[in-house]
Amino acid sequence: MEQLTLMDDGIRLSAVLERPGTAPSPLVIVLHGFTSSKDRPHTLAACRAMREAGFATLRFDLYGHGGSGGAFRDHTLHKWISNTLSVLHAAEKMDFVTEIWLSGHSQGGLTAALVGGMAPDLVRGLILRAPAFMIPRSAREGSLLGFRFDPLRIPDKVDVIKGLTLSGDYIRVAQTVHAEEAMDRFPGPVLILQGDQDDLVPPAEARASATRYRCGHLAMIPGETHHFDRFPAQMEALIRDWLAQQKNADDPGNP
Ligand code: FER
Repeated sequence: MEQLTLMDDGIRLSAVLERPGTAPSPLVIVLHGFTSSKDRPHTLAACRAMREAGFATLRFDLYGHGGSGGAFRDHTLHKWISNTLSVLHAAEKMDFVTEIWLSGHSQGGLTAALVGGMAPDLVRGLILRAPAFMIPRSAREGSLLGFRFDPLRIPDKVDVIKGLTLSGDYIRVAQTVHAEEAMDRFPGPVLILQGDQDDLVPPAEARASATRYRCGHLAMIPGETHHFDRFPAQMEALIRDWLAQQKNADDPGNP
């Protein structure tokens, strides 16, 4: 396990690199969700499953979260995209890396999908856990996390939950993000994991995106909720088995 400090345009990004062994391998860059961090148990579990399939993991804290720079209230999807592109370029320079995948949970899943659409030449595939594809639409409709606002008269700040303030710029950015276009631009394999009892990200989002991606695969986990903490072993097995399959499909020794 290697602690790294990466930089994105003057912002420090706290990251952890873990490898399945010493041989060259593919690498997954792992993004956490809104108000979360790279060190939450369900993210550690997802990373472990990836390494069991032979992939190195590079998890990091995004702008305004965990041990990285920036204030929570100043974070936007643009800043998260910029962070992720910088981590992607850092990963490209790591000499053991054979190919790069992106993974993310919820708002981090949306961000991973957006960067996939920007860099389909650099990103081999995606593993999205409860990707929050509805955030842009919700921002356009004037409703985030149950907080309602006039989408045409964006306030300077919104207190979405007690003690949690988002900037008007968060909303401005989110309103102009187009998740469907990012899906259409990504030709590689995409695994979408979703709990059918998630009350933050509607399971219908996962179904629609899995259909829309050219090479989408949906793994719906019955009874599971937003943070994948009821049946973590199922989530881990789904990630491990699907990634191992992807790896074998790439092996020139296989028909
Ligand atoms: C929202 C729904 C979900 C929202 C954010 C999320 C800011 C993100 C959840 C997560 O990343 O876990 O309306 O608005």
